[in-house]
Amino acid sequence: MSKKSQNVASVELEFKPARKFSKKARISSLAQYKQLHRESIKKPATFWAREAKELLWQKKWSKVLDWKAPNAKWFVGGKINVCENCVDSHLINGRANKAAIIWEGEPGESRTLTYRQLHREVCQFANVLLAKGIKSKDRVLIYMPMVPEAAIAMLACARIGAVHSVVFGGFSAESIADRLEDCKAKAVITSDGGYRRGSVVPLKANVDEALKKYKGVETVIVYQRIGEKVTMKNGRDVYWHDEVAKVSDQHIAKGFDSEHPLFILYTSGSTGKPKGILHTSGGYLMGTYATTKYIFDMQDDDVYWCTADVGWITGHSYIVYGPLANGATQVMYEGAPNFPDFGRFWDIVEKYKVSIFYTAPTAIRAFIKAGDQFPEARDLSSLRLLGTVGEPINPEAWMWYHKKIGGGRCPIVDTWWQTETGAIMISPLPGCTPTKPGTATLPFFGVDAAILDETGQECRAGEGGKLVIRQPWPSMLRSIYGDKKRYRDTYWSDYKGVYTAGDGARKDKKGNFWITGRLDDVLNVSGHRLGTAEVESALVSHDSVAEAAVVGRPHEIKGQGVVAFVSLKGKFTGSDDLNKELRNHVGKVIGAIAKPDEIHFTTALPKTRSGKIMRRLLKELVATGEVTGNVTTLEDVEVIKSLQESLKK
Ligand code: 7RM
Repeated sequence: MSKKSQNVASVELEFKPARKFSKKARISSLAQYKQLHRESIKKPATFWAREAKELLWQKKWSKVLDWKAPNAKWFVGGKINVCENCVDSHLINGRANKAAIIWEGEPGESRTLTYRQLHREVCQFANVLLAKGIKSKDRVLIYMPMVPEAAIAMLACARIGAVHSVVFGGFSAESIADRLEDCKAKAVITSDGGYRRGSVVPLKANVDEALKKYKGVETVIVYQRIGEKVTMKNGRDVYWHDEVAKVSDQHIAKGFDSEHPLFILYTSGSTGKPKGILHTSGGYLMGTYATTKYIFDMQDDDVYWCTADVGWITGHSYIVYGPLANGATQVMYEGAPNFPDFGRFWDIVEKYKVSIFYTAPTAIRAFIKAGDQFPEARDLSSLRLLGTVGEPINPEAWMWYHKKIGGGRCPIVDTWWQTETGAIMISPLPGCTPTKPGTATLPFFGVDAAILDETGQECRAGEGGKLVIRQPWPSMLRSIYGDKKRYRDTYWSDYKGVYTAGDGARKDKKGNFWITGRLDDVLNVSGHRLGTAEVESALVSHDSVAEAAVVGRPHEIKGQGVVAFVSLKGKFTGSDDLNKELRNHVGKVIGAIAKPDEIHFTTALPKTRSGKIMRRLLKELVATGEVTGNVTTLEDVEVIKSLQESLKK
């Protein structure tokens, strides 16, 4: 990921979509993109009214947008059922017997659900939720492995107007408890376990642990994936298969207000407490539908595969809502990319003839490291389009993906977006946008992206600044759940009426956006967002820790690694055992992805005279081993020397 290669790549390499691809694509020339983009910015109501006609509305909206910054209402007065759009709509448009989900379990079993079968399962499960007393706007926490039932559970919530909050299966019991507490969930949908790299993740056991802390849950529905014995609490816990057997498989979807809450998804910010990002119905569906249609150029004969987990926004938008609203056929895979070895993804591509493949740069880097023999031994000729998401992609990884996976023939869409944006914001359109390794290229329709300096002026070409969006867009977050003030302060207070993404970026002369990474204290570890403050607060919750400071450092595969500096309470001394114990402790408090790669014990942390930890110095120190910047505000300059020593060890 060297700077040098990035520069070389940016001047020399430009890839234009092949004529064969463009001819069939929805948007096939840059002129067409520019004209539509201009319209979408100048006359958003005209643009989105036309797009929204492709969705199924139970009652048409009366006004496209009502905007009083920072509050947006999209498709005002409209009534819609998001689940009906994703499932029922395909029963009357000829897709009833089309495969919706082709699932592969990690141990190797396979299962296909047509849209008709998906409909049946979703209706049945919606009836289970209703029978359990779940009502419109009740919060339901979902903690599931990657099985079709995870999507079914989400869709069933949407169908009855309940608000789901999916928690990634890699998060800990304490993380579940915090989220339950924050959204006051009434029910939990989980599983006895899931397979990951050959072992069983004890999902139900984690839920049990969380429910010792949070007492508000009335119902726990357990899907049997493994067949392991789990503890079932009488009167609270029931099995999925027992409950569906008791109810009808018929359910009529009723329309909800376009602004009805659809889901809450927690994501890391710059404080210790994750934010519950709130998305609503009509606008979110519009955004995920339109981006899937144009950016993945989804066609009826495509086999699409997004390798994300449903626990992340990518899984919500590009496994569940976007593809299903488009009536796509998709592959869903339960397990790890390297199980039993690094050929697994390519086996799946070959087996199901995947044509559109969407993954993360961190996975690509891991594949590069594993060796070319894995993709080379498989037939990947079904692929026609590749995508990436989650972090900036380094040009080396981009080129490898292009050559070794795409066979040099597939456009790559590098898609920039966030949990908050709900849908892709900056990305090539595969049939028309020239791509270069390292840039997410141009804003999507309706996205008024810009790069501003501190004074609010637009930066010149090549100049770095803050990435912002100057107009509301349909799939934008509506709030941080239960905290309008934090919503306003975090996203809308840098510049008046303008959304600040928290990323740094620059634009080249052609208008391509080059995203450089987060400007706040948020790390991106293997494409997953992690707040330094979250890890710090997990560390100091351990008995031995007096103080902790956490920074990121460039990591070959993960993008960023987590480095922690820890000072201990008087009676404790640093040791390999304590190091291990602290790593496990963070795993227990947050989840395995947050475990620091390195923990350095230190007698003191670098602080300003007013007592603020100077993370800037620590960042520089871990990256270069030196501190060059201004240290005059440092309270004790000697601290730097001792930190340098500890880093050498
Ligand atoms: C979809 C997702 C959001 C943060 C975002 C960026 C980084 C995501 C790209 C990217 C450069 C990309 N949601 N990011 N995609 N940076 N190029 N194509 O990842 O909420 O979990 O993370 O991820 O920093 O702010 S997220």
